[in-house]
Amino acid sequence: MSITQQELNNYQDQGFLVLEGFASEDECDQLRVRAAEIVHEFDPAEVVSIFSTHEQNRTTDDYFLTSGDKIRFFFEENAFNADGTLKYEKEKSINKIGHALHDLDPVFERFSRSRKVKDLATAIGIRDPLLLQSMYIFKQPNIGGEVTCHQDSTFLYTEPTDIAGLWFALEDATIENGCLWAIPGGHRTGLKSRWVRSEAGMKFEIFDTRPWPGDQLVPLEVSKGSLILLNGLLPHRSFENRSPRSRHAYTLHLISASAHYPADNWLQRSPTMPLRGF
Ligand SMILES: O=C(O)CCC(=O)C(=O)O
Repeated sequence: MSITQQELNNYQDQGFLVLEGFASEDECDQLRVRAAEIVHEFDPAEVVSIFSTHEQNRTTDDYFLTSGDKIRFFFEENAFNADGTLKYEKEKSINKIGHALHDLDPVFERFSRSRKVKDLATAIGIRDPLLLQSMYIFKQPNIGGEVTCHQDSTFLYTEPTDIAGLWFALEDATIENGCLWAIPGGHRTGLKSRWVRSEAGMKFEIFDTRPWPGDQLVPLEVSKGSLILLNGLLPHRSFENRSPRSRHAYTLHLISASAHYPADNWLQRSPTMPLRGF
């Protein structure tokens, strides 16, 4: 499946594109089953790290900052009781798995490097694409945390900023269970901030202090198997999931091998595991 000229025009104009039915039911289910197996094998006694977009500089730990070439587990902020024990079983407590599933797990690698994903990268004009990061996002029932409005290039900065985010719905995503929201055309307003490593820890370098025009956000409700393609500069977010239904998604971020990837980005690879293309 490749995209039409009209779809490409829409992507360039709006900064996002919804491709319904990009992944088959079967592909979605294979990824879901594999994620469940990976979580089953994970022992939460090893480490507890929380993913939160609130106070991100303070709440980010070393476990997160060294996860660019690993398969690691991050909990929902609201998964814990006051005494630090989990409110629910681990399968219902993990916010996401990141960030190198596409390189380290054969099932995720097969999907991520499939012909149709490669063709899509070519169709949207990413030259010599590299697969930078992958995440399996659970958006758990009842406790799924919000992701505040952001541009992916804030976290995965390149020069030039031509990165693409591929967000695959592995279940129906609705307003109720915390679908994505985006600001159509918002990718043209420039990069607002960068999240950089510094001697004092992580910090945001702010380029534009204006608040996001939240009233321009539109919900992107999609059915299982849909792909939402996101320009790295497109402002987007998701709200909490307070519904009894999960909202699983798999995401991949692609950059161009010819772009400069700075050493102060949070995500770094060890020299023994360089980024790879398709
Ligand atoms: O899946 C979500 O809820 C938000 C994901 C997102 O925006 C991101 O990871 O950049």
